[in-house]
Amino acid sequence: MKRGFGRRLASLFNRSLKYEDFFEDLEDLLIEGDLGASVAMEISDDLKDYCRSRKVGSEEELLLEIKRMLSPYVRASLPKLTPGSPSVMLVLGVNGVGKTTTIAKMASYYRQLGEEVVLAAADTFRAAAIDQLDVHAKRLGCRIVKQSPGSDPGAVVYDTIQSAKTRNETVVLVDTAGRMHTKTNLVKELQKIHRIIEGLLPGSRCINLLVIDATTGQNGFQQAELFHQAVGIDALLLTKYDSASKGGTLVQIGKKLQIPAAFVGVGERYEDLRPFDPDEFLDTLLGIPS
Ligand SMILES: Nc1nc2c(ncn2[C@@H]2O[C@H](COP(=O)(O)OP(=O)(O)O)[C@@H](O)[C@H]2O)c(=O)[nH]1
Ligand SMILES: [Mg+2]
Repeated sequence: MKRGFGRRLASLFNRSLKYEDFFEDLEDLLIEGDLGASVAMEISDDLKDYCRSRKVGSEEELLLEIKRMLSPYVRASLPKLTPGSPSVMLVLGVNGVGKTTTIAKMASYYRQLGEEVVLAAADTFRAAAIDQLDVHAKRLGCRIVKQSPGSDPGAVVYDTIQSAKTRNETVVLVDTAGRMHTKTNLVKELQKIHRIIEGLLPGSRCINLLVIDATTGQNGFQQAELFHQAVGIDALLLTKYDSASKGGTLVQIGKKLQIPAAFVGVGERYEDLRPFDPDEFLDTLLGIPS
């Protein structure tokens, strides 16, 4: 998304454009903001109807009306922990979106809430990936379960959950390999991991979290569609929200796939993680002053 999308949206209201031109420009701006063509068209049409049916006083009123129209698509949902047994969260996403970093931040977040966290280095594809998680685990003073590079991710998950049960650990965060985004690999690998979890924790369901990089725009939607069809995504983790991009993709994902968001990454430090706040998110996206 271009810098200052919200500000540009606001400035659109200040220009005295012809009626039709205004809505065309609005639609273009929404597409630039990564909301996707169908959301952009819907908002533009609905806003046109809104303006026809009443006398619109101000730019603020229009922005708030857009916010009201978008809000059904933007929902927050934090993972629900299962009392008395480890809650397993699989962190999924293509390479470089921020999975490993977000796991470290989540470990820090849950420990501050008093949870006992263990990390599973199930991205066994590259030695560097295991080392990266290991560095975080040491810094955080958090237990990690790892095996040698190239080993079976399922075996790592098995070991982690088995040991977490005996140690009464409450949150299991599983790092996964980005290469799994070819659909057949992904489905096979994750079904296996799901079976392992189900075998060790009968009746529990692991929480599938998908990391979306705010800066990837339309690609983010395609990734969400692929992962959601493959395994069913429970919630999104939006990373790199500290960039110029304000994550409009989330609106599109929410509308078409009904996936809520759990956390937002706002930097590279452990404390740079926030529970997703839909109200704040929309205000920032649309440039509504708080
Ligand atoms: N600015 C910023 N950088 C991030 C954020 N999350 C991750 N990164 C960076 O993105 C890069 C890739 O992250 P990594 O966790 O290795 O991605 P993975 O391949 O999905 O595991 C690293 O340089 C991270 O520091 C974030 O919220 N903000
Ligand atoms: Mg990684």
